[in-house]
Amino acid sequence: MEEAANAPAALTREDFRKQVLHDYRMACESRQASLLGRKEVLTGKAKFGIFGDGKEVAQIAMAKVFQNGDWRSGYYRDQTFMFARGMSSVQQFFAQLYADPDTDREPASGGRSMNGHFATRLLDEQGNWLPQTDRPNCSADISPTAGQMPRLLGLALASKLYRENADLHAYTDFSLKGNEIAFGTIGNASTSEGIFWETMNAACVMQVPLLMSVWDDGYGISVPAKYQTAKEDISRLLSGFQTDKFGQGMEIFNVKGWDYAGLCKTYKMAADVCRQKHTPVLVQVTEVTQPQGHSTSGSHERYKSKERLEWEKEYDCIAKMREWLIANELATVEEVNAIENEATQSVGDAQTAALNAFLGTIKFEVAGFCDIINAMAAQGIATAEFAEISAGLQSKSDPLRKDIGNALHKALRLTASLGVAQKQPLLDYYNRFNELNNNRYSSHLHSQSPDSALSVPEVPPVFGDETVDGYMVIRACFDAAMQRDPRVFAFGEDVGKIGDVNQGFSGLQEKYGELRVTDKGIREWSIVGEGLGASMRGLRPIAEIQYLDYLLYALVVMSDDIATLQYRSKGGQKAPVIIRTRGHRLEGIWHSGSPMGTIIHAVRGMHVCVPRNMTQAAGIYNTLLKSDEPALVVECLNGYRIKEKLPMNMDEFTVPLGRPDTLRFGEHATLVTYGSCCRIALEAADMLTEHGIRVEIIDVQTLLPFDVNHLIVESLKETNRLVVLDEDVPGGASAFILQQVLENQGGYRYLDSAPLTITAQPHRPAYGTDGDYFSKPGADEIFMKVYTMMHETDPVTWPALL
Ligand SMILES: Cc1ncc(C[n+]2csc(CCOP(=O)(O)OP(=O)(O)O)c2C)c(N)n1
Ligand SMILES: [Mg+2]
Repeated sequence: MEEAANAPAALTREDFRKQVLHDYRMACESRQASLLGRKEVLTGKAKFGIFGDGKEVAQIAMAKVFQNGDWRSGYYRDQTFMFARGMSSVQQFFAQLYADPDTDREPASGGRSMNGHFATRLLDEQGNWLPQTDRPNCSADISPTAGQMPRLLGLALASKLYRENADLHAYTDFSLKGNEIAFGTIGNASTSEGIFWETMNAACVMQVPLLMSVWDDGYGISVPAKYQTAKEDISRLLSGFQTDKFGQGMEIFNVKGWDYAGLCKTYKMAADVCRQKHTPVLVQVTEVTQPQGHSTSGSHERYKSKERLEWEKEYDCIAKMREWLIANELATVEEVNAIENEATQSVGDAQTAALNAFLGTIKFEVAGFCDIINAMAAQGIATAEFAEISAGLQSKSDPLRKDIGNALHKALRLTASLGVAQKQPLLDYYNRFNELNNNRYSSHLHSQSPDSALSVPEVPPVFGDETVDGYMVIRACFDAAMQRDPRVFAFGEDVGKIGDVNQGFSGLQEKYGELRVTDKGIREWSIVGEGLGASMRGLRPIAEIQYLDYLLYALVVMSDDIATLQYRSKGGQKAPVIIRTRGHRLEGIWHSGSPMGTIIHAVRGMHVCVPRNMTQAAGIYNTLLKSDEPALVVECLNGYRIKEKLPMNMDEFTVPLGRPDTLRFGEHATLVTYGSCCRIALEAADMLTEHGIRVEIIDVQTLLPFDVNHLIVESLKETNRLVVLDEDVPGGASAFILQQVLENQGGYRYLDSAPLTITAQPHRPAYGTDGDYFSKPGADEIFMKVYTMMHETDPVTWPALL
């Protein structure tokens, strides 16, 4: 008999047989879930389906070496692995297919992600961390292919830090001395994405325990490998990374997706080297099939040849495993038939249970709503119409909450002319309905835990007499943070040896070691991914992007992954990573950008902090490090050499997020700004004062969250004029500020003049002092525009300048 699996010597043949048959059952159940899942979509019970058929056997082999404390960062094909490792069940799989919003039934995303987007719950009900080392862990999937890569790198990096930094050995809920592997999965075609290569290179450079599996079915939807991958073979391409006499890289394995015994053996070898030596590993699993095609969106007969379809049938991994079981006399034909039939039955039962639970709750809610309108109808209110609405709703076999919503709104329209008392039950229902569904579909954009950033108490700075360069303030803040908390570490381009290009970490690598203050390659996307993954494992990373202009390379992972994590797991996962950068005005097209509109629109779910100086920045870092939320902090690139007073309570003081700071009082106009523009606004205000115009200047300090207590509108009530100063493009962050102040805070009521935005040009800023002068708003322009606004109000006091 061929050597099968990684059977320990002590295992009897009967034990071994049982294990193998258990694996076969698992494969059959997973296949059945795929077949039935597709049916559910095609009959309209679910919207879209994407399944893991064809990858069952490989994933069972992978699950065998996946230990408690290990991590998965993968993609939508991994249902078998999730079932096999107990991180999901068939019933939960169907609950997600139906978009069941109940996290007890659909714990991965509470119905928010389409099917095949896996996750385990890392947090308790209050949002606090659960232990990670006593269970398998799965970071929440995202849909963009290869988007799982940067997070994977951070998950693997955490093991290295937990192993090599002895100060972290006490954090045993998160790691047992870095013994954990981060398992990644990806489709063959998605290895064409740049981030795949960036991540694999970084994993080899850093030597982290990252075990990458490629499910290679030769296609990416309809596009075959010849259009995806040079030489059509990803492991051959990666062979330059292989560990050899030239240095440390990674180990590479190749195995067929239908070869149960070979897969078990390969994964055992792969996991051993990865776990023990922290060597990255790639396992390319080839000859993988996709029996039902890519997804429910189309059929693969359109693009696969007859021969290929025939081959896929013959090399179907379950068919091959069946042959192998029988050939090796591990099971009779009757036994495998029985397993297959039982699998069909148990999956059918699980699917029915999931559907009934999902529909049962909605039907209960339908009945509750109908009771209300029936009672109103009995009192003679819209009797015929309400009877019709009620009957229509109750006759639906698969009602949705949208149906209740439609009926509720119709009922409200029908009762428009009634007094409040008469329609009170309907109004009460409306409020309950919104509250309930707001929780179901819109909760957890941010942390709702006791450690949310907005709950961090304010501690004002205490200043002595010492005045230092701005960079020294920020450096003192980071020094204090690293001193008090071994989980804090910082990294990025030029952050290590020279302590970042502006010296915020100067000398700190010498003090805290290379593991905690670390140079990285030029790879913004995966640098932020490192922060993301490591923060999910209890660490407190500060990931640095050298300049704001280069943040766009990292915006993908911020927008798709970090910003959506709390939301897409419905409070099941969090990533308190701090992304530090510096920007706004300096010189040139790529060193003075301020694309804050682009950023704040892309990262709802994160905080975006724009401190005007290094003291405010330090207070914001302190707040963030006390909280459990992800944030971007944009420091002012031209502020590091400006003198500031050094706070004496550097370790403690905080700056609350969402609280604007009034920098100057005035009665003629409220000027709202942030960051580097604060100093320019003050300069302009001095000029305006000479002409009797006193402008109130408010620094918002954080764009997200924005003025949570609506302080700006209080100023507007006094001044009745609003000016927004912003060095982003016209209609960029300034449009957001207008929306917040005028609409959200109701500021429109208090305006005596049209609101004014003073922004940069729509092009990138030109180089040099003159480039800046003509590209970005300066004091002259601010003076001119505010003065003109006042002239229009009172041309006698302020005669025309032009
Ligand atoms: C960034 C991105 N581009 C395109 C898509 C649309 N898309 C979804 S799956 C897929 C093919 C992926 O093929 P492969 O990586 O080989 O995985 P397979 O589905 O074959 O297992 C594409 C193009 C996507 N989800 N994300
Ligand atoms: Mg593929």
